Amino acid sequence: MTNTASTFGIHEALKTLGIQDKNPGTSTGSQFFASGTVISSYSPVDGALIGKVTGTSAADYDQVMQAAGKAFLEWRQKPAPLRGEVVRQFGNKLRELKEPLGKLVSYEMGKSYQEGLGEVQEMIDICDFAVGLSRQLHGLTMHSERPGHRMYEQYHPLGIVGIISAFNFPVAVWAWNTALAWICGDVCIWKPSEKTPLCGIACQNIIAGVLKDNDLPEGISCLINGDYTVGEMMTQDQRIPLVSATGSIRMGKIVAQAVAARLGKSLLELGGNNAIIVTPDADIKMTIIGAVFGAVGTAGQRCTSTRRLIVHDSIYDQVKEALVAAYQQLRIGNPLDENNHVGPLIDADAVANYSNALKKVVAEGGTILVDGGVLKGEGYESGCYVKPAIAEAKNDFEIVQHETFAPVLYLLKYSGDLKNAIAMQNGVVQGLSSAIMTNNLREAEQFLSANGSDCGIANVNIGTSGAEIGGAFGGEKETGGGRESGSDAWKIYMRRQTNTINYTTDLPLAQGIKFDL
Ligand code: UN1
Repeated sequence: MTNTASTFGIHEALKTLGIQDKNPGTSTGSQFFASGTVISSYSPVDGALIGKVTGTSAADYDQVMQAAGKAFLEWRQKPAPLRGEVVRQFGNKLRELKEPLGKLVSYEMGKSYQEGLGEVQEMIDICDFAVGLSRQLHGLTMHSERPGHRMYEQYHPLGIVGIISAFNFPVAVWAWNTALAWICGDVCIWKPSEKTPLCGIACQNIIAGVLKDNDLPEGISCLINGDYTVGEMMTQDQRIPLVSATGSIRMGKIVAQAVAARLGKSLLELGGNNAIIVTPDADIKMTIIGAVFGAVGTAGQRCTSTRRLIVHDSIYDQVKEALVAAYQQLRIGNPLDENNHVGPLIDADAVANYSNALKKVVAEGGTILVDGGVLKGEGYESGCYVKPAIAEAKNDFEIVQHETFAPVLYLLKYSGDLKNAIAMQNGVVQGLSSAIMTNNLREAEQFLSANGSDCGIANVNIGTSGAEIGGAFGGEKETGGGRESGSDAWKIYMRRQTNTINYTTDLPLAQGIKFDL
């Protein structure tokens, strides 16, 4: 392995996490096996091969499904607080392993080490949340219209939950789903992105240890690996009542149709085209911090990344100048080196999409304000490092309407009333995250009203990214409508049952119907 790996302690991290050069990629709890095609994982940080994972064959998949089905019969009978105790132990293991896991996330995905640690922290947070929730899976009770009757609803475990996750949050999004699904009494089968398979192996090793320590059955946590064909095994499988998928709108449409065709449930968290509206009453300093972090953090590869800045014409030049100055300060390089702000994109395809976006915005009549480009030379050998760019554009440009997973920010101008900015903000097919920067209460409330942002997340004086796990996470329109992590997102992982009990010796019918025998 290269110097980067030794300098930043990657070997030790891999060893601690039980990652080998060649990893069997299919697992039912603690048993790993391998018979599919091999996936090589290269680091976008330095281009080095980190390790290999064997994908999942159809026969492996069946073995996994059987183990999961069997585990569910046992797991669903455990009291929810006991399931919470297992998740508590998992959270504690993550606390112990936060540094090596954060490092692996950074090295395999390319986000900064700080963000890698932050991602593991999101896992820990959702575990804590799930532990508390394991004693609060409340249903409602209602008053029956019939005398001597009691009516209530209860939530039962759903079954096997399929999780398809993306490369950009290679560990946290799995944890958002799985921590909730487990306390709800479900078992999970996870297909991580084929771009970050070692993060999947590391997580599976951690939970497998916890399950083993508690003498729990194989199959509560299962791992499968491979490309979309492996994902299809889950979307088409009648035995999986819920498929939770995070990724592109294109992928989500395919998943949703396949799952709906068999009347299964899907939970979709797809693309965003997130904007910050900057009004004449905005605090410019806060705006710049929020916009720059939103646009260049994780090299623009968050679903919540800021793609569009919609600025009022009265302060447009001031914001533009401050933004350009801030972009001059950005240090691009090895994300494991904490002095850098921006790491690499995930791979060569992502770099090509970035370059095409910059060409396209110019072809459509936009103006490049901060120059982009692919970096070459020492430290940039992987070919995945690009310069964060800003283009002045129009909201209706085709490229502006499209989510490019890269650090490209479009600067847009609005005039007159805030409603014009809100119309621009809402004038895209995606509906994940949105923000307004203003000190004006009327503007803030207008943005949050029914006439305001149409997104699943709407922030005031905060950027578009960096949501906490306590809120429900997801968005509307082509973002897919799903909600993960906090609030009452747990309900999708359970089935609801309405129960009515008659404790009299009569059998009165509802709606006043008489049926005398
Ligand atoms: C994603 O990009 O899929 O709100 C998730 C955020 C993070 C999660 C992003 N907490 O930016």
